[in-house]
Amino acid sequence: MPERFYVTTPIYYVNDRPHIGHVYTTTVADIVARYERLRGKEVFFLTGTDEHAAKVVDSAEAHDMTAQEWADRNAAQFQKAFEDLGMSHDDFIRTTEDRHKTRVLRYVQAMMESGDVYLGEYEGWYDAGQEEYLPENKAREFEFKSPINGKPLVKKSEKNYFFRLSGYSDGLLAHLDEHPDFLIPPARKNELIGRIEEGLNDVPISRTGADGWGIPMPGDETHTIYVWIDALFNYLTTVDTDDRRAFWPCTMHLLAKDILWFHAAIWPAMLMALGKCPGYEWVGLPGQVCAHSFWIAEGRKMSKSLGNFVDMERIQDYVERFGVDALRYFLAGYGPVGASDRDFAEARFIEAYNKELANVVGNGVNRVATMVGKYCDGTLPEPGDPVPEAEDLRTSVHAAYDRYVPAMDSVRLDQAVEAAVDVFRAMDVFIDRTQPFKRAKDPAEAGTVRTILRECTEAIRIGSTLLSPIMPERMGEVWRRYGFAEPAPGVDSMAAARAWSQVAGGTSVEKGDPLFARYQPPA
Ligand code: ME8
Repeated sequence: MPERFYVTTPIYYVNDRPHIGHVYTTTVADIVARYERLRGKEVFFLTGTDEHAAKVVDSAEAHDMTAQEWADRNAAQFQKAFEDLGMSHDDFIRTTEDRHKTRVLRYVQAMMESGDVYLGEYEGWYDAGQEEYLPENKAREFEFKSPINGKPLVKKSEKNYFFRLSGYSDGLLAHLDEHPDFLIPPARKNELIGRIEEGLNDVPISRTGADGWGIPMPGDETHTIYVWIDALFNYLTTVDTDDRRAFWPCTMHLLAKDILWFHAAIWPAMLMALGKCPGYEWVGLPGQVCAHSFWIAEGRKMSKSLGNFVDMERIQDYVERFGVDALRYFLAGYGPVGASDRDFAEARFIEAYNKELANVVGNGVNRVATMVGKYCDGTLPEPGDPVPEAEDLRTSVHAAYDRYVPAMDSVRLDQAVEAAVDVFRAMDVFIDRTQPFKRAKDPAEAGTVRTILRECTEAIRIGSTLLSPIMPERMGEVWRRYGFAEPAPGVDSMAAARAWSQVAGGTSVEKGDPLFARYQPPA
């Protein structure tokens, strides 16, 4: 039985259109999914949309549509965006689907029966302008005035259903202690632990007056399940079927730092609570929560008021100029996968594209194919006389491979990309040192030229395999041009790729157009 790997993205709000942030997390998940498939695992990759937020009703009204029509329209935009970008998700969940709603009801019902969800009274400082409660410490910090409009906050109470989060602080702390890799990057862990240690309050999980938008509380139509509780359950509802249940527990939740608390504290606590209910003993905790940082745009925070979101039109423009794979390369290699934010700036994109993709990767692939064409009639030769520099090439390529794998395993995509490109850099050094184009002029060197080209082809095979989860289309083209075998499903092709001397002589190599044509900005 192949090992299973279940990876998720957040489900995105449908009150707005997709932008680079959504594309980013989904691309990271897609890269992880493709990498794990290459490792021979059975992968389930889930993305989707979160549709029951109150702001969907507001946006819909502003556009003279029903909430469902508005949700349908925007969910379709997310689906189209991810399809256009070639994402390989296995399912797309929408929280307005029956398959989701019926299961959420069952989970909440079970937790009501076990006592982890109860009807209580919520008292807090209400900001009427924002329609939200502020916790005591926040209210005090802002001198009991609205942080948004400065009007006095009102002490108010309402009846709500609560989730007994307070009962799970010890469980959460123990889990974090026993699973040091539960939250990555590690830099975020202390903050999480500190917040749990401060003490956890029960959280309200229902609201009233939602105008029928949302999932009603079981047995109490006057309350609607709070959108976050509904949304988090998507990870479970989608696989809670006979043929998918084996994918639980989820291997990896990907998201950004903005929603880390929900995923690394509230969600695991909810799962601990559900797992205690009869019939749900199989519901364990996810393996890992990976919380990346934020993209900013051209040096400034992206915001509605600045109107500077890198939206789908801008993304499409990059795709037209550079190709989807180059966009994926930039997102992976230069994105905020670690603990600090990153700038989506055109100048950074062009520099990475020209310096790494055009000059190193593309140039290397084209250069070797050209030499095979010129010196070996376009057919991969059998190895010839020994070339001592080959030992250094192999050592460098294997060192890069050995840095790539742990980087991918811990979602350090920037380091993985760097390592993969190092394979092509090592090949450049090898070609410069061995000078096959000079040797080719001397018939006595025909044997070493053959060896040099064979060694380069091995490096291209390994380098393109490492880059293939990041740039599946372009690396597929490399495999086609060089006649490399496509990785087979269910086999750890990544591990198998490391061994040297795998390409067979006698296959024809096609030169083709530049793999990544150099980009010249219009004058
Ligand atoms: O929070 N840089 O949905 P959302 C990088 N529905 N990633 C970004 C980003 C940026 N500037 N902006 C957004 C929600 N993201 C809830 C989630 S899950 C059960 C419910 C990405 O549409 C990032 O993944 O606001 C972030 O966590 C997510 O979009 C928030 O998407």
